[in-house]
Formats: sequence, structure tokens, C-alpha cells
Amino acid sequence: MKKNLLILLLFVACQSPKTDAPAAVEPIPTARQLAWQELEFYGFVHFNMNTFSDMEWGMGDESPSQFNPTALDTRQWAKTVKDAGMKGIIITAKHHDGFCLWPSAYTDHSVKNSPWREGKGDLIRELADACAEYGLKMGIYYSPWDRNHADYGKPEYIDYMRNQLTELLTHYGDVFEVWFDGANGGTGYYGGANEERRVDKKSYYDWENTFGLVRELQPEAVIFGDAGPDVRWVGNEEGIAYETTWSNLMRDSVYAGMPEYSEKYASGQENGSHWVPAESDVSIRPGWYYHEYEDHKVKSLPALLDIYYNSIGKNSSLLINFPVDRRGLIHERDVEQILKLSTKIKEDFAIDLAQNAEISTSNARGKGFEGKQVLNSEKDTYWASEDGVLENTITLAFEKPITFNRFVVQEYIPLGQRVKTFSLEIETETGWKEIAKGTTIGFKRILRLDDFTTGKIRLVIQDAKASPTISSIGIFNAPKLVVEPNLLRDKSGNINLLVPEKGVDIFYTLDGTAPDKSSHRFEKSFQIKEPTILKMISIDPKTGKSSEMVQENLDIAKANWKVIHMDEKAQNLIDEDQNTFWTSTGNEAVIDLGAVIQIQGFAYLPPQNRYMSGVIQEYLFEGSLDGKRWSTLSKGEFSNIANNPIKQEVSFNPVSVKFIKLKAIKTSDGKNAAFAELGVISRKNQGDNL
Ligand code: FUL
Repeated sequence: MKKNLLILLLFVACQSPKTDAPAAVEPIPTARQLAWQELEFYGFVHFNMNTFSDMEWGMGDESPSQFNPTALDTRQWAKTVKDAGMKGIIITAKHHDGFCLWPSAYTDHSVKNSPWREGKGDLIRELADACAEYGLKMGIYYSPWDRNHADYGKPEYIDYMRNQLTELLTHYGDVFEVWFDGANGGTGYYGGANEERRVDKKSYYDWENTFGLVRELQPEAVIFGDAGPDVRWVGNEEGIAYETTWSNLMRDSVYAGMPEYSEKYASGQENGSHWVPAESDVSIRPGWYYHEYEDHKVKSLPALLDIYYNSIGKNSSLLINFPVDRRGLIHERDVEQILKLSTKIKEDFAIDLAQNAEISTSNARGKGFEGKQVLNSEKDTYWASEDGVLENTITLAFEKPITFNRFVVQEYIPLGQRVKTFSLEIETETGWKEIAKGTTIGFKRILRLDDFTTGKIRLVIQDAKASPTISSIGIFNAPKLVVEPNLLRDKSGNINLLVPEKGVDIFYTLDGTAPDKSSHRFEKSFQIKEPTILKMISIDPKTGKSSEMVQENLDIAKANWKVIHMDEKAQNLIDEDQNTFWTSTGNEAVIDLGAVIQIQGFAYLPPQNRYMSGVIQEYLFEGSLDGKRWSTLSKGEFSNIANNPIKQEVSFNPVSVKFIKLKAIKTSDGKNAAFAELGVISRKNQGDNL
């Protein structure tokens, strides 16, 4: 009976037309990886002991009593993530400091010994419930490195880790991703030993069996690690993939925490042995954990949009982190920014113009693969060429010319990633014209282009590992990104106004009136040397959409200023560049203003780098006519500057000076005073116009 069935199957197989599906090009994704590819965009939450100790990497000696969110609401996280169009949340169940967000039976270092919910809370449970309510998936971040545990570095710790993973992967329902951090080994508390412990990153965790446990407990979950096994790190924490991003990886040559990983492996390899696609992780603020001093540094819409196009648009998924604050909420500013991003993405991809196109191809395998499949929304249909025909074109012809600026293309990845080089062409009066070039496509490639108007567009595949398979093509005309202009001013007073998108106009006024499209249009840089109020706005000339208005209170240009210090770097404090700073060994900055001027205040910008030091908290500000005899003009404190390190402005009665001196009486960390910028307030009537 069985034999007959086999013969029948063989017969059917031999009779199948030549237009059968192409053979797969190894490596190919597993079913769990294919399901994960569809998610594309999901959220990270870093919330744990570091939130309360104000650190990024706690030592492990923190007391559970410190963990005490006042208004924790995982439903607010889930709602934000859902509204932002993300598909799930990965939570830092245990970070390097070892504190556990669930009442693990294997340690006392957890929520069960914290005041939160009187020690009865289980944050993983609350998040699992919130995710279920909002239709989101939940993922678990688990740090292999544990700076709290006495056994870290010994074989016993591996049992502890597996016991904990078993709790996490059996008590809370389905988990879509298990995230193993590559950072591990170093100094720590280690149960009171307070020492440095290094482990052999390749062998210590016995990954084969640890991964085996994850597979057994959550067969559908993908495992993330620098080297996979299922999903790999993109190699940076900026959320940016590469022009050439292969999902193939030489997985066996890589291990978690490998120093040369980013440079050598992070973009994948054309001939990689395993399917291990990239995941781009990035925080919406500079830090992964919440720090009040970063409240003014939430990423802007243009920055988030760049991340989106450079990750999801380059064959990677995107994992954006929210540093949940001490209340236990995603901060209002973070919510606002992520929603701006999702609104803009919806606008960018609102109408797929390709749906109105006639498709033709230079070659096709035959029935079922003709080309029209690239326009349907079915995941399992695709265009394919005959075997061995690597150079191919897919042409989209429109009845009437269209204007577009986004091109989206997807390979049919169940059969492996194939395309190596491609270009995009449009038909013009003088023939075909290339408007973009690319290398890899993979699961999704998005080209962000200038506006082009044409009746025909063609994707030209120049080279591929095997006959290409394309499952989807989309063409969109994204509206211009209309955001507030940015102002750059150099020391001599040269002004440049910038917006991220070409074709958006900037209008400004210098007389205090509100700008509109009849105001000066910014065309080239200009100079402002005297105190001036500049108001500006950006407008998309095609739609009339305008940004919010921005006001800049410019003071006297620093062209003739000199810093009275021998140190060359001291120039940084008057270079008008917020990103440079100077640390003064004498705890003071002295400036010669080049002329006697009347001032009525000063402005201090503390360093703006991620781990700033020497932020002045208590100050003395002095003025002088000859640089020898000084008078005190102001003395006081910059309240809350350590938490909110923005520009500090101090006013006093007008006085004429040629020299100014800002002296630190106390800095935030007791280190030498540091200055990003020092300026004066000499503008008149500033009160009226502010
Ligand atoms: C890194 C960690 O060391 C950071 O603290 C953060 O968790 C980031 C996502 O991964 O390796």
C-alpha cells in the first residue's frame, strides 16, 4: 500500500509543469523566524533597579527596597506601543545588576522584597496581562551576566540561570523573543565578594543546552543574541542597519560579546551559513534607562524617521526602547514622539500607487509567477524568473504619470535571500534614467527618494545569488516632513537655517513679528551680530502645511571674544557648538569680550554629552573692565541642573564690562567645572519679546 502511494507521488511530481517554484537557496528561515519577520516593529522597555539607582549598569549591591514605582501601569505601556503600531514589548526581566521583576523562587533579589505592591507584585505577570489585553506579544530580556549573584562565574550559576528561564518561560504564556545580552563579565558585587569576574563567553553558558531549554519551553520563540541563533544584533545601538544587509550569517564563527562582531559580522554575509536576520535596537533617549537629566533629549521626529528608514527599510526589524520612568510610566514626551513617528509612517505609506500599475517583466517562470503577484497582499505568492536568469526587470506602467518618492520591495524570503545588486529607473522623454541603486533587498527594502514624476518605473535586478523571487512592490508619495527649522550660528554670527527635507521652505522675521510665507525666505546664510529676535517657520509650498513657530533670542556674536586660558580646548566654550565642551582645571572660565559692552545677564550651557561631568550647580559670576579688578554681578545656584542640563540664563541690572568670569563653587559630581558654552545677555527689551 505504502509502495503504491510512493509511486503515485513520484508520478505526480514528474508530471508537474516546468513552472514549479524555484529551488530554495540556502540558508532559509525557519517557521518561527518567518513569523517573527512579519512583526518588523516592536518595543523594548528598560525598567528595573537602574531606574531607581539612576544608573545604566548597576553593580548588583542595590537594595530591593529601592525599587518602588509610584504609579506603575503596564497597560499604559501596552497602549502606547499599540498606538505606535508596534507588535510587542520586550521587558528587561533581569538586567546586569541581577534584580528580578518577578518573584523568582531562586533569589531574594527581586520584587518580592521591595515595597512595590508590598512585595506581592509580579511585573512580568502584569505585563503579560496588559499585552494580552492589547493584542501584543511579549518578549523577555534576560541578562546572562549577573553582578548580584554569588555564584556568577561558577558552574552553579548556570543552573540558577536555567531555573529562572524556566520560571519566565512557563509562568506567563507565550513569549515571542528571548533576548540574551552580549555584555557580560566584569566587576560586580557577586554576593559581597566585590571583585572582577571574567567568564569564557564561548563556553561558560553552555549555550547549546541553554538554547535547547528555550526551544523546549517556548518552541515558537526566537532567540536573540549577538550571534543569534535566530535573530542577530545589528552591531550598534543607533538603530541603523546597512546598505548591504544579508540575513545570512556565518553563525558558527560568531559568539556573543565577540569584540570584532560589529565590524566583521553585523551586516551579515552573502554566503553566511545560517539565516540569522538583523534586529536594530535603539533607545528613544540617549540612555536605555530613565534619567531625568535626559528629559530634554528625547529623539526628534526627523531622527526617529531616519532610524525607521535605516532599519526596517534595510532588511532589519526595529526595536525601540522606552526608558520607563520612576512612576512606572512611559514619559509623556516619549509618548508624544513615538506617536509622531507612527502618524508620519502612516502618512508616508497611505496610498500604494503601484496598485494602479500594469506589470510586465523581462522574464518569468510561467503560470503563477508572471509578475502580477508583486501587487497582491498574499504573502505566499511572488514573481520568479526562470532558473539561471539573474538579470531581470520588473516594469510598472501607469495610465497617467505619477509622482512618487518611496519605493518598497520585498524578496520572497522563504526561498532564501538572493538579490545582490539592483537599481531603480524611470522613463523620461529621453529614455530610461537611473534614479537609485541598491545592493541587498531581503525581507524589505525601502528607498527614500526625491520626488519623481513618470509614467513608467522599473526595478532592474543586476545580480542575484540565484534567479530572483520578489513578493511585493509598493510605490508611495510621502508628504514632506514639515518640522520646525533648526538654527546654526557660528562664532562670527553667520546664521544657517536647516530643515531635514528638500523642497520645504523656511521663512523668518527679525522684527519680532510672526513669520508667514510673505516673510524673508531663507536662501543662503546671513550674518547677525547684534542682539536680535529671530522667529522662523517651515512651510511645504505644495500643500501649504506649516510647522510650529520657533523663536531664537540671539545675542551679540562672539566674533571678537577671546578665552583667557592657555588650553586650546578652552575655545570650545565660545564656539557656539553645543556638542563640544571644555573642562577647566581652575574651575572657572574667563572671557575677554573684545570691547566694553553693556550686559544684563549671562547664559551657561552645561556639557551635553551622554555622561556629563562637572556640571556647575553653584556659581559666582563676575565682571571687569580691565581683567584685574572684578565685581560680583551674580551668585547663586542653578537649581535642578543635574537633572535638567539645559541652558541656564541669569539676569541682573545692566552693567558695562569688558571681561566676564564664571566660577564654579560647586559642581554636580565634585569634578572640575565643565562648560559647553558661555554667553552674555546684552539684548534690550528682552522681557518684552520673550
Ligand atoms: C546592552 C546593555 O549593556 C545595555 O544596558 C542595554 O540593555 C542594551 C540593550 O544592551 O548590551
